[in-house]
Amino acid sequence: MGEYKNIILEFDPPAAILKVNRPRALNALNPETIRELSEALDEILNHKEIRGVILTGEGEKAFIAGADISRMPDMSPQEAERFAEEGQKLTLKMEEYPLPIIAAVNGYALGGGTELALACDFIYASPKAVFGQPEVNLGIIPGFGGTQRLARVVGVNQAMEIILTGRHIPAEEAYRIGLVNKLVEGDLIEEAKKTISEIAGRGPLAVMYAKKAVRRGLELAIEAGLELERSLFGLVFASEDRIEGVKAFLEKRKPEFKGK
Ligand code: DAK
Repeated sequence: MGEYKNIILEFDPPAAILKVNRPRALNALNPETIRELSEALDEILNHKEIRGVILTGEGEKAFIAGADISRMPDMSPQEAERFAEEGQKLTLKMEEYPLPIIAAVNGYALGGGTELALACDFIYASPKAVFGQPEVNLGIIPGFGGTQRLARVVGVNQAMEIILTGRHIPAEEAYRIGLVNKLVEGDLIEEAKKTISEIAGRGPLAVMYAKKAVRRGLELAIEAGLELERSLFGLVFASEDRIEGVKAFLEKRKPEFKGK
């Protein structure tokens, strides 16, 4: 198992829980944390019993309060671009990841925090969660995909207002505009685990290809998206899981999927 300084990786099959663990800096993202998150995602794939990942923040206050501002004064424009590249690569890896990733937003999710949550497949939040893209307050713009993904999720007008004002978006508003799927009054991680367990009962290949079809399709014109759906449909139709799934339905029993 990997040695991590800035994150905690826990296995509770079928879920893996990935926690950013810098609570004194409100879990702000430095380059090391970004690297460890990426390594942990690779490590999780060696555990075949894991069917989904929950991304959250350690401590009472924050999910991720953005990029580590204390590192910014000394950064050259070239280093800033490199940092943005690493962050963007992580978000792409999350979108391409073969397992679902749920953001469990337990507090402040500002800047890079909102951006990492957006790269997850969907977001659950506690009522004390706070979202926002406050970069314009610092004289910069979002650099981990916020200008691209926020508009795709909540629509261009909502995204424009959030990015141009830099204001804090309380959990209730985030829920209302469709940024958050579910507001969880009780145990946020337990709720996310329940959803992963639900998904773990479905065909593993079907879940993987469905995520891929939705993600890749978003970037395509409708004809190309439908073509992609057709070809993935053909692939999954050739699987043993499809034979088992259909057979189990006809025999009125639960399917036993093998991921093959
Ligand atoms: N970075 C580093 N430290 C942070 C931090 C951050 N983003 N946010 C909070 N902290 C630290 C505070 O400095 C404080 O440290 P100490 O003074 O105790 O040593 C500790 O966490 C507790 O914070 P506060 O005392 O401020 O706590 P409050 O409850 O009063 O306020 C807050 C909580 C979340 C409202 C406030 O801390 C806050 O506004 N934080 C900054 C949030 C923010 O602006 N985040 C967006 C950062 S910009 C890039 C690509 C991407 C990005 C940047 C560059 N490349 C192109 C290079 C992304 C940018 C962002 O994410």
